[in-house]
Amino acid sequence: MKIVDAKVVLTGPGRNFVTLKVETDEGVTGLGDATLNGRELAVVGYLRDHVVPLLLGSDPHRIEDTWQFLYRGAYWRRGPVTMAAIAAVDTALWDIKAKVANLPLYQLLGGASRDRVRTYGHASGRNLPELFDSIRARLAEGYPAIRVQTGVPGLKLVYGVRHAQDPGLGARPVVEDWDTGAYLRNLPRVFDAVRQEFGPDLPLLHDAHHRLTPSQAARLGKDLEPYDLFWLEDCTPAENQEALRLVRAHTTTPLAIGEVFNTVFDYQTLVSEQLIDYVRSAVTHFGGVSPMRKLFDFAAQYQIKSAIHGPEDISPVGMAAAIHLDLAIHNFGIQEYSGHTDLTNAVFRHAYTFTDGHLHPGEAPGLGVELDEELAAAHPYEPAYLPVNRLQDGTVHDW
Ligand code: CS2
Ligand code: MG
Repeated sequence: MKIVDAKVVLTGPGRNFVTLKVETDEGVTGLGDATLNGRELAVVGYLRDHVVPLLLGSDPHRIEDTWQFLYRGAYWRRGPVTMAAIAAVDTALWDIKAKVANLPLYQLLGGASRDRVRTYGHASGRNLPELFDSIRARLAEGYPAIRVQTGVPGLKLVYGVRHAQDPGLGARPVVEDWDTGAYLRNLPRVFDAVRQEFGPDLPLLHDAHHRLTPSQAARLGKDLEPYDLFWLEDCTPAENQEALRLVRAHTTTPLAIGEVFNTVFDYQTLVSEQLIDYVRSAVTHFGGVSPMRKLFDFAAQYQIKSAIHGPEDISPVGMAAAIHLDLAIHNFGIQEYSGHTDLTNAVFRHAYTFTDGHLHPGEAPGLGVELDEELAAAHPYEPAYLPVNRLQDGTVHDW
Protein backbone atom coordinates (compact mmCIF):
# COMPACT_ATOMS: atom_id res chain seq x y z
CA MET A 1 0.00 0.00 0.00
CA LYS A 2 1.25 3.50 -0.86
CA ILE A 3 0.30 7.07 -0.05
CA VAL A 4 -0.58 8.72 -3.37
CA ASP A 5 -1.88 12.08 -2.19
CA ALA A 6 -2.47 14.17 0.91
CA LYS A 7 -4.72 17.23 0.95
CA VAL A 8 -4.74 19.99 3.52
CA VAL A 9 -8.32 21.18 3.99
CA LEU A 10 -8.84 24.55 5.66
CA THR A 11 -12.44 25.33 6.54
CA GLY A 12 -14.36 27.80 8.72
CA PRO A 13 -17.86 26.50 9.52
CA GLY A 14 -18.28 29.12 12.29
CA ARG A 15 -14.72 28.57 13.48
CA ASN A 16 -11.55 27.46 11.71
CA PHE A 17 -10.30 23.89 11.36
CA VAL A 18 -7.27 22.38 9.59
CA THR A 19 -7.65 18.78 8.40
CA LEU A 20 -5.23 16.49 6.62
CA LYS A 21 -6.70 13.87 4.29
CA VAL A 22 -4.23 11.13 3.31
CA GLU A 23 -5.12 9.08 0.22
CA THR A 24 -3.75 5.64 -0.71
CA ASP A 25 -3.43 3.70 -3.96
CA GLU A 26 -6.04 1.24 -2.63
CA GLY A 27 -8.64 3.96 -2.19
CA VAL A 28 -8.58 3.92 1.64
CA THR A 29 -8.25 7.43 3.09
CA GLY A 30 -7.41 8.74 6.55
CA LEU A 31 -8.10 12.02 8.40
CA GLY A 32 -6.06 13.94 10.95
CA ASP A 33 -6.77 17.19 12.83
CA ALA A 34 -4.06 19.90 12.72
CA THR A 35 -6.06 22.86 14.05
CA LEU A 36 -3.97 25.38 15.98
CA ASN A 37 -6.39 28.06 17.15
CA GLY A 38 -5.30 31.51 15.92
CA ARG A 39 -2.22 30.17 14.05
CA GLU A 40 -3.97 27.88 11.54
CA LEU A 41 -2.17 29.06 8.39
CA ALA A 42 1.26 28.28 9.86
CA VAL A 43 0.29 24.60 10.14
CA VAL A 44 -1.31 24.62 6.68
CA GLY A 45 1.98 25.87 5.19
CA TYR A 46 4.09 23.43 7.23
CA LEU A 47 1.99 20.48 6.08
CA ARG A 48 1.54 21.54 2.47
CA ASP A 49 5.12 22.67 1.81
CA HIS A 50 7.21 20.41 4.05
CA VAL A 51 5.26 17.29 5.02
CA VAL A 52 2.95 16.25 2.17
CA PRO A 53 5.78 16.02 -0.41
CA LEU A 54 7.67 13.66 1.96
CA LEU A 55 4.67 11.37 2.42
CA LEU A 56 4.04 10.64 -1.24
CA GLY A 57 5.02 7.08 -2.16
CA SER A 58 5.51 5.92 1.45
CA ASP A 59 3.79 2.99 3.19
CA PRO A 60 0.86 4.23 5.36
CA HIS A 61 1.16 1.18 7.63
CA ARG A 62 4.55 2.35 8.95
CA ILE A 63 3.08 4.71 11.53
CA GLU A 64 5.88 4.77 14.11
CA ASP A 65 8.57 5.02 11.44
CA THR A 66 6.76 7.91 9.74
CA TRP A 67 6.39 9.69 13.10
CA GLN A 68 10.11 9.34 13.86
CA PHE A 69 11.01 10.40 10.31
CA LEU A 70 8.96 13.61 10.59
CA TYR A 71 10.04 14.38 14.19
CA ARG A 72 13.75 13.57 14.01
CA GLY A 73 14.06 14.30 10.31
CA ALA A 74 13.03 17.95 10.73
CA TYR A 75 16.04 18.48 13.03
CA TRP A 76 14.08 21.43 14.58
CA ARG A 77 12.16 19.66 17.31
CA ARG A 78 8.91 20.23 19.18
CA GLY A 79 6.72 23.34 19.12
CA PRO A 80 2.97 23.57 18.43
CA VAL A 81 3.18 24.04 14.64
CA THR A 82 5.48 21.07 14.05
CA MET A 83 3.65 18.82 16.51
CA ALA A 84 0.18 19.69 15.15
CA ALA A 85 1.40 18.82 11.65
CA ILE A 86 2.91 15.50 12.81
CA ALA A 87 -0.27 14.80 14.82
CA ALA A 88 -2.41 15.08 11.70
CA VAL A 89 -0.22 12.59 9.82
CA ASP A 90 -0.08 10.13 12.73
CA THR A 91 -3.85 10.26 13.28
CA ALA A 92 -4.60 9.86 9.56
CA LEU A 93 -2.34 6.80 9.38
CA TRP A 94 -4.06 5.21 12.40
CA ASP A 95 -7.39 5.92 10.67
CA ILE A 96 -6.15 4.12 7.55
CA LYS A 97 -4.74 1.14 9.46
CA ALA A 98 -7.97 0.66 11.39
CA LYS A 99 -10.08 0.98 8.24
CA VAL A 100 -7.93 -1.66 6.51
CA ALA A 101 -8.39 -3.92 9.56
CA ASN A 102 -12.12 -3.11 9.38
CA LEU A 103 -12.09 -2.24 13.09
CA PRO A 104 -12.83 0.90 15.09
CA LEU A 105 -9.51 2.46 16.15
CA TYR A 106 -9.98 1.64 19.86
CA GLN A 107 -9.74 -2.07 18.99
CA LEU A 108 -6.20 -1.57 17.66
CA LEU A 109 -5.29 0.27 20.89
CA GLY A 110 -6.07 -2.78 23.01
CA GLY A 111 -9.86 -2.78 22.95
CA ALA A 112 -12.31 -1.15 25.36
CA SER A 113 -11.29 -0.78 29.02
CA ARG A 114 -14.70 0.69 29.88
CA ASP A 115 -18.21 0.91 28.43
CA ARG A 116 -18.40 4.67 28.04
CA VAL A 117 -16.37 7.83 28.46
CA ARG A 118 -17.26 10.28 31.24
CA THR A 119 -17.14 13.96 30.26
CA TYR A 120 -17.22 17.40 31.79
CA GLY A 121 -18.90 20.49 30.31
CA HIS A 122 -18.30 24.21 30.68
CA ALA A 123 -20.45 26.59 32.72
CA SER A 124 -19.75 30.29 33.06
CA GLY A 125 -21.49 33.50 34.04
CA ARG A 126 -20.69 37.13 34.80
CA ASN A 127 -22.39 36.79 38.19
CA LEU A 128 -23.85 34.04 40.38
CA PRO A 129 -27.38 33.97 38.90
CA GLU A 130 -25.93 33.67 35.37
CA LEU A 131 -23.47 31.04 36.50
CA PHE A 132 -26.18 28.98 38.23
CA ASP A 133 -28.32 29.09 35.07
CA SER A 134 -25.35 27.94 33.04
CA ILE A 135 -24.64 25.05 35.46
CA ARG A 136 -28.32 24.04 35.33
CA ALA A 137 -28.21 24.08 31.50
CA ARG A 138 -25.18 21.74 31.47
CA LEU A 139 -26.83 19.43 34.01
CA ALA A 140 -29.96 19.33 31.82
CA GLU A 141 -27.74 18.29 28.89
CA GLY A 142 -26.58 15.35 31.00
CA TYR A 143 -23.05 16.42 31.95
CA PRO A 144 -21.90 14.54 35.06
CA ALA A 145 -19.14 17.08 35.91
CA ILE A 146 -18.93 20.83 35.37
CA ARG A 147 -16.10 23.32 34.85
CA VAL A 148 -17.00 26.57 36.60
CA GLN A 149 -15.66 29.90 35.26
CA THR A 150 -16.95 33.22 36.48
CA GLY A 151 -16.70 36.97 36.12
CA VAL A 152 -14.52 38.81 38.62
CA PRO A 153 -15.99 41.97 40.21
CA GLY A 154 -14.44 45.03 38.57
CA LEU A 155 -13.37 43.22 35.37
CA LYS A 156 -15.19 43.63 32.06
CA LEU A 157 -15.14 40.12 30.55
CA VAL A 158 -15.36 36.51 31.73
CA TYR A 159 -12.17 34.85 30.59
CA GLY A 160 -11.83 31.52 28.82
CA VAL A 161 -15.13 31.88 26.93
CA ARG A 162 -15.86 33.09 23.41
CA HIS A 163 -16.89 36.73 23.27
CA ALA A 164 -19.84 37.89 21.22
CA GLN A 165 -17.71 40.38 19.30
CA ASP A 166 -15.26 37.69 18.08
CA PRO A 167 -16.45 37.31 14.46
CA GLY A 168 -16.50 41.04 13.62
CA LEU A 169 -13.00 41.58 14.94
CA GLY A 170 -11.31 40.08 11.93
CA ALA A 171 -7.59 40.09 12.35
CA ARG A 172 -7.43 41.71 15.81
CA PRO A 173 -7.77 39.86 19.14
CA VAL A 174 -10.21 40.92 21.87
CA VAL A 175 -8.35 42.54 24.77
CA GLU A 176 -9.44 41.27 28.18
CA ASP A 177 -8.56 42.83 31.53
CA TRP A 178 -7.21 41.09 34.62
CA ASP A 179 -6.63 41.57 38.35
CA THR A 180 -5.18 38.54 40.16
CA GLY A 181 -5.94 39.89 43.65
CA ALA A 182 -9.63 40.39 42.87
CA TYR A 183 -9.77 36.92 41.29
CA LEU A 184 -8.17 35.22 44.30
CA ARG A 185 -10.58 36.94 46.70
CA ASN A 186 -13.64 36.19 44.58
CA LEU A 187 -13.22 32.56 43.54
CA PRO A 188 -13.58 30.81 46.95
CA ARG A 189 -16.82 32.81 47.49
CA VAL A 190 -18.10 31.59 44.13
CA PHE A 191 -17.34 27.93 44.91
CA ASP A 192 -18.93 28.33 48.33
CA ALA A 193 -22.13 29.59 46.69
CA VAL A 194 -22.06 26.86 44.03
CA ARG A 195 -21.67 24.13 46.69
CA GLN A 196 -24.55 25.61 48.70
CA GLU A 197 -26.78 25.64 45.60
CA PHE A 198 -25.77 22.31 44.00
CA GLY A 199 -24.66 20.22 47.00
CA PRO A 200 -21.48 18.31 47.82
CA ASP A 201 -21.61 15.54 45.20
CA LEU A 202 -21.38 17.33 41.85
CA PRO A 203 -17.79 17.11 40.49
CA LEU A 204 -16.60 20.71 39.94
CA LEU A 205 -13.53 21.84 38.01
CA HIS A 206 -11.86 25.20 37.53
CA ASP A 207 -9.35 26.50 34.96
CA ALA A 208 -6.92 29.21 36.15
CA HIS A 209 -5.54 29.50 32.59
CA HIS A 210 -1.84 29.94 33.48
CA ARG A 211 -2.42 33.24 35.31
CA LEU A 212 -0.89 32.68 38.74
CA THR A 213 2.54 32.58 40.32
CA PRO A 214 3.42 29.42 42.29
CA SER A 215 2.65 31.03 45.65
CA GLN A 216 -0.66 32.45 44.37
CA ALA A 217 -1.56 29.01 43.00
CA ALA A 218 -0.64 27.34 46.30
CA ARG A 219 -2.89 29.78 48.17
CA LEU A 220 -5.79 29.29 45.75
CA GLY A 221 -5.50 25.50 45.95
CA LYS A 222 -5.61 25.73 49.75
CA ASP A 223 -8.53 28.20 49.77
CA LEU A 224 -10.53 25.88 47.49
CA GLU A 225 -9.96 22.71 49.53
CA PRO A 226 -13.26 23.03 51.46
CA TYR A 227 -15.13 22.87 48.12
CA ASP A 228 -13.58 19.55 47.09
CA LEU A 229 -12.68 20.34 43.47
CA PHE A 230 -12.24 17.56 40.94
CA TRP A 231 -9.26 19.63 39.77
CA LEU A 232 -7.65 23.04 39.49
CA GLU A 233 -6.35 23.39 35.92
CA ASP A 234 -3.28 25.23 34.55
CA CYS A 235 -2.69 27.09 37.80
CA THR A 236 0.71 28.42 36.63
CA PRO A 237 2.40 28.73 33.23
CA ALA A 238 3.92 25.29 33.67
CA GLU A 239 6.89 25.66 31.35
CA ASN A 240 8.67 25.89 34.69
CA GLN A 241 7.80 22.39 35.89
CA GLU A 242 9.73 22.78 39.16
CA ALA A 243 7.32 25.56 40.19
CA LEU A 244 4.69 22.91 40.80
CA ARG A 245 6.70 21.54 43.74
CA LEU A 246 5.69 24.59 45.77
CA VAL A 247 2.02 24.33 44.77
CA ARG A 248 1.91 20.60 45.49
CA ALA A 249 3.54 21.02 48.90
CA HIS A 250 0.78 23.38 50.03
CA THR A 251 -2.46 21.91 48.74
CA THR A 252 -4.27 18.63 48.24
CA THR A 253 -6.55 20.14 45.56
CA PRO A 254 -5.95 17.88 42.52
CA LEU A 255 -4.01 19.54 39.70
CA ALA A 256 -4.41 19.19 35.92
CA ILE A 257 -1.91 20.57 33.41
CA GLY A 258 -0.85 20.24 29.81
CA GLU A 259 -3.24 21.56 27.12
CA VAL A 260 -0.46 23.73 25.63
CA PHE A 261 2.22 21.02 25.89
CA ASN A 262 3.55 19.32 22.75
CA THR A 263 5.80 16.50 23.94
CA VAL A 264 6.37 14.14 26.84
CA PHE A 265 9.46 16.20 27.78
CA ASP A 266 7.15 19.00 28.94
CA TYR A 267 5.82 16.56 31.55
CA GLN A 268 9.01 14.87 32.70
CA THR A 269 9.31 16.47 36.15
CA LEU A 270 5.56 16.91 36.60
CA VAL A 271 4.94 13.20 36.11
CA SER A 272 8.05 11.60 37.59
CA GLU A 273 7.72 13.68 40.80
CA GLN A 274 3.95 13.12 40.83
CA LEU A 275 3.31 16.88 40.96
CA ILE A 276 0.01 16.67 39.05
CA ASP A 277 -3.00 14.35 38.91
CA TYR A 278 -4.15 14.69 35.29
CA VAL A 279 -2.33 15.13 31.96
CA ARG A 280 -4.32 17.40 29.65
CA SER A 281 -2.76 17.31 26.19
CA ALA A 282 -4.78 17.12 22.98
CA VAL A 283 -4.09 14.47 20.33
CA THR A 284 -4.08 17.40 17.88
CA HIS A 285 -1.21 19.29 19.54
CA PHE A 286 0.88 16.45 20.93
CA GLY A 287 1.99 14.66 17.77
CA GLY A 288 -1.02 12.35 17.45
CA VAL A 289 -2.33 9.06 18.81
CA SER A 290 1.10 7.36 19.08
CA PRO A 291 2.78 9.78 21.51
CA MET A 292 -0.45 10.23 23.51
CA ARG A 293 -0.48 6.49 24.14
CA LYS A 294 3.13 6.69 25.36
CA LEU A 295 2.31 9.67 27.60
CA PHE A 296 -0.57 7.80 29.26
CA ASP A 297 1.60 4.73 29.85
CA PHE A 298 4.28 6.96 31.44
CA ALA A 299 1.67 8.75 33.59
CA ALA A 300 0.09 5.45 34.68
CA GLN A 301 3.29 4.49 36.52
CA TYR A 302 2.64 7.45 38.84
CA GLN A 303 -1.15 7.04 39.32
CA ILE A 304 -1.74 10.02 37.03
CA LYS A 305 -4.81 9.92 34.81
CA SER A 306 -5.85 11.23 31.41
CA ALA A 307 -7.97 14.29 30.75
CA ILE A 308 -7.65 14.97 27.03
CA HIS A 309 -8.15 18.58 25.98
CA GLY A 310 -11.48 18.84 24.16
CA PRO A 311 -12.59 22.43 23.54
CA GLU A 312 -14.48 23.46 20.39
CA ASP A 313 -11.21 24.28 18.64
CA ILE A 314 -10.35 20.57 18.50
CA SER A 315 -12.21 19.40 15.36
CA PRO A 316 -14.47 16.33 15.40
CA VAL A 317 -11.50 14.46 13.86
CA GLY A 318 -9.34 15.30 16.89
CA MET A 319 -12.26 14.55 19.23
CA ALA A 320 -12.82 11.13 17.65
CA ALA A 321 -9.14 10.24 18.13
CA ALA A 322 -9.42 11.32 21.78
CA ILE A 323 -12.54 9.24 22.41
CA HIS A 324 -10.95 6.07 20.97
CA LEU A 325 -7.96 6.58 23.30
CA ASP A 326 -10.27 7.32 26.26
CA LEU A 327 -12.12 4.06 25.77
CA ALA A 328 -8.96 1.99 25.41
CA ILE A 329 -6.47 3.19 28.05
CA HIS A 330 -6.65 1.95 31.63
CA ASN A 331 -5.74 5.25 33.36
CA PHE A 332 -8.61 7.26 31.87
CA GLY A 333 -9.72 10.18 34.07
CA ILE A 334 -12.26 12.35 32.29
CA GLN A 335 -12.82 13.84 28.81
CA GLU A 336 -13.48 17.54 28.25
CA TYR A 337 -16.34 17.88 25.76
CA SER A 338 -17.82 21.11 24.48
CA GLY A 339 -19.56 19.65 21.43
CA HIS A 340 -19.70 21.37 18.04
CA THR A 341 -22.32 23.26 16.08
CA ASP A 342 -24.68 21.39 13.72
CA LEU A 343 -22.82 22.94 10.79
CA THR A 344 -19.45 21.67 12.03
CA ASN A 345 -20.98 18.24 12.63
CA ALA A 346 -22.29 18.30 9.04
CA VAL A 347 -18.82 19.10 7.66
CA PHE A 348 -17.33 16.33 9.84
CA ARG A 349 -19.97 13.57 10.06
CA HIS A 350 -18.96 11.34 12.94
CA ALA A 351 -19.84 7.99 14.47
CA TYR A 352 -19.13 9.08 18.05
CA THR A 353 -22.12 9.78 20.25
CA PHE A 354 -22.84 11.81 23.39
CA THR A 355 -25.51 10.21 25.60
CA ASP A 356 -26.26 10.96 29.27
CA GLY A 357 -23.05 12.93 29.58
CA HIS A 358 -20.91 10.11 28.21
CA LEU A 359 -19.15 9.66 24.87
CA HIS A 360 -18.65 6.52 22.81
CA PRO A 361 -16.52 6.37 19.64
CA GLY A 362 -18.98 4.11 17.79
CA GLU A 363 -18.16 0.98 15.82
CA ALA A 364 -17.37 2.43 12.37
CA PRO A 365 -13.97 1.29 11.05
CA GLY A 366 -11.13 3.76 11.68
CA LEU A 367 -11.80 7.02 13.51
CA GLY A 368 -15.39 7.02 12.28
CA VAL A 369 -15.30 10.53 10.77
CA GLU A 370 -16.15 11.52 7.17
CA LEU A 371 -15.19 14.93 5.81
CA ASP A 372 -17.72 16.59 3.47
CA GLU A 373 -15.23 18.47 1.31
CA GLU A 374 -17.88 20.38 -0.66
CA LEU A 375 -19.52 21.71 2.48
CA ALA A 376 -16.08 22.48 3.93
CA ALA A 377 -15.22 24.51 0.81
CA ALA A 378 -18.50 26.45 1.10
CA HIS A 379 -17.32 27.81 4.49
CA PRO A 380 -13.94 29.43 3.98
CA TYR A 381 -11.36 30.33 6.61
CA GLU A 382 -11.65 33.75 8.22
CA PRO A 383 -8.81 35.09 10.37
CA ALA A 384 -9.69 34.89 14.08
CA TYR A 385 -7.52 35.18 17.16
CA LEU A 386 -7.70 34.15 20.78
CA PRO A 387 -8.04 37.09 23.18
CA VAL A 388 -5.02 38.72 24.78
CA ASN A 389 -4.94 39.78 28.40
CA ARG A 390 -3.75 43.01 30.03
CA LEU A 391 -3.52 44.07 33.66
CA GLN A 392 -5.37 47.24 34.54
CA ASP A 393 -2.20 49.34 34.02
CA GLY A 394 -1.87 47.93 30.49
CA THR A 395 0.81 45.28 31.12
CA VAL A 396 0.35 42.13 29.01
CA HIS A 397 -0.47 39.14 31.23
CA ASP A 398 -0.88 35.41 30.49
CA TRP A 399 -4.26 34.65 28.96
C1 CS2 B 1 -9.47 25.93 27.64
C2 CS2 B 1 -9.49 26.08 26.13
O1 CS2 B 1 -10.65 23.94 27.25
C3 CS2 B 1 -9.93 24.53 28.02
O2 CS2 B 1 -9.55 24.09 29.09
O3 CS2 B 1 -8.32 26.25 28.30
O4 CS2 B 1 -10.77 26.52 25.82
C4 CS2 B 1 -8.45 27.03 25.52
O5 CS2 B 1 -8.65 28.32 25.97
C5 CS2 B 1 -8.59 26.99 24.01
O6 CS2 B 1 -8.44 25.67 23.55
C6 CS2 B 1 -7.55 27.86 23.32
O7 CS2 B 1 -7.65 27.66 21.93
MG1 MG C 1 -7.86 24.86 29.91
